[in-house]
Amino acid sequence: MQRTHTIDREAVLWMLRRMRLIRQTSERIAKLYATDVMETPVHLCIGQEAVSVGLCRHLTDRDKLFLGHRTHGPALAKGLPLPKLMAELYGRTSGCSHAFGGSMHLIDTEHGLPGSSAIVGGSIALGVGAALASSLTGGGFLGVSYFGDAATNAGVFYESLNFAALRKLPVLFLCEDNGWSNVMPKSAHSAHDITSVAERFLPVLQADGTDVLSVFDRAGAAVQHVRAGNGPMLLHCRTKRWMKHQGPDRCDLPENAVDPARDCPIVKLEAFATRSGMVRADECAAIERAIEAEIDAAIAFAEASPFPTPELLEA
Ligand SMILES: Cc1ncc(C[n+]2csc(CCOP(=O)(O)OP(=O)(O)O)c2C)c(N)n1
Repeated sequence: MQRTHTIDREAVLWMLRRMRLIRQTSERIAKLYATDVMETPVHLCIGQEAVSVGLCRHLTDRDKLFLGHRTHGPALAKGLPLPKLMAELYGRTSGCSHAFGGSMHLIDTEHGLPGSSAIVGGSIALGVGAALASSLTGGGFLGVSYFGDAATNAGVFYESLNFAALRKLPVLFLCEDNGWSNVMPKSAHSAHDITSVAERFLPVLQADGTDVLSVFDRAGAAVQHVRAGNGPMLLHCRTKRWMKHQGPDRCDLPENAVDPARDCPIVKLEAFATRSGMVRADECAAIERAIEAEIDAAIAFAEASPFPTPELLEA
């Protein structure tokens, strides 16, 4: 791949840490889920970490990222503190949405997470709205609409592309295309090709969503384009869903076989990092251990926090 964005040790370590944080947190959630400590549905993104991490490396806390139902990974990539995520999943008042949101409604305005929508396609117009606000007020921040392939079937996708292109808004559309809508393959839910349709309205870039270096590079170019005032862009990242649509179990659809060596963004980045001499193997192992300790601490924080009371609804 021809790279346009240079990558250094600090960026590699940042992306490795965030991808491991998302992976290990998701695996721990999957393990704990059966014990009923979390009273919320969960949509895990194991295997898809490269998309949100490669993107968020280029975003600032002021940029506003709007998510759908598969929120944990992109929210952690954007900077949501892990204890606040864990406490939200445990339904405790110290959670990022004070226990009133659950997994699909994470809020952290400090890190540019104003809200998310469980309605498929619901995040798309929100990013456009934020970009309109940025444009009208001279705010200088980006709106980022983050959605899956099935969301591109919704009418709001076309309205949003149209309005954003017409008004040259500073919005980046990020399609995390895992090829599935629950148990339906893309060929059964969509008659269009996402890239060709979007290209009628705005420029589109493609990245390999199983390779964080590919996403990092293409997202860097897209963010640069939008920040420079050239109008909206869409970044289309094909990736692989390793899990069932919802819940703690691995995907068992025969047409969606996963090869953990070929498809794993963490294996790929660690191989690149050690081969290039940027990061040593023992440093990779140390990151993994440190994150396990972080997860233990986040769970302890959640468990020690109170449940909400009815009075809080009136506050
Ligand atoms: C308008 C609407 N229709 C249907 C649903 C039920 N639903 C929830 S997630 C989902 C699949 C979404 O697939 P995609 O947007 O590609 O995201 P992915 O789950 O693959 O990350 C569906 C159909 C919904 N939440 N909203």
